[in-house]
Amino acid sequence: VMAAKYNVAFVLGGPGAGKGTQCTKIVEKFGYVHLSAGDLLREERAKPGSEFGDLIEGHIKNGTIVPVEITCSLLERAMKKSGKKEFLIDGFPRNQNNLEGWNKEMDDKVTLKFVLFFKCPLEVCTQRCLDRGAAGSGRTDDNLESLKKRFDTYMNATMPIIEHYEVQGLVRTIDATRGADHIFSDVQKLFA
Ligand code: UP5
Ligand code: MG
Repeated sequence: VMAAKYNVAFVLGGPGAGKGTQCTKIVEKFGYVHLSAGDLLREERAKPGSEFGDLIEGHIKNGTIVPVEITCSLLERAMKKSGKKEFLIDGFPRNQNNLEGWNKEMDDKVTLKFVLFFKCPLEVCTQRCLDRGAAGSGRTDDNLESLKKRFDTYMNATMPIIEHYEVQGLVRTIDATRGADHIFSDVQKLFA
């Protein structure tokens, strides 16, 4: 007998668009499991003796994207470990390599419900991340140099993935420039 499929919503948007903030609110109200691909990669990087630590740090600082084999296996492992079936996958898939690797490994195990897209311009995204860096986030990519690269990657590699899902009618676009509570009042309608 086939095990029940996982239900997934992807959460995409530029650096600092508020993906993590909104996912926390969704979890509080609707009980999904929030998996941030970036958080999983930072956790893996921090493991003593991690085989991929240097590679991950290089990509994060440069705003480039870690090969899908690493990210997808971290996601799948976390999904299994949770024992749950409903997931918000935050910050993934970010490029064609991510999309293809995910589909190859996960397509028959997952029902993709929709793609939540937090639309936010460069200036707003950049300022939020710089503020977070100044407040002591400790993130090695919350500086102007990394942020330029993160936004470039978002425009060149991630927007085409959002467009790919848009064609399939799966994208739910939210104006992410407003306050977090205003944004959430739109977001919760999608989950109700
Ligand atoms: N904030 C949030 N909402 C706000 C609002 N409405 N108004 C005002 N301020 C708001 O928020 C960012 C900051 O803004 C916080 O200080 C928050 O309080 C404030 P957050 O909710 O953290 O936004 P988020 O979109 O999650 O921003 P994040 O910085 O996490 O986005 P990124 O997409 O850049 O980071 P991520 O961790 O996903 O990826 C980092 C790197 O990991 C990537 O650049 C890449 O190198 C690597 N990566 C991969 O290689 N593969 C992957 O699959 C994923 C990541
Ligand atoms: Mg985040």
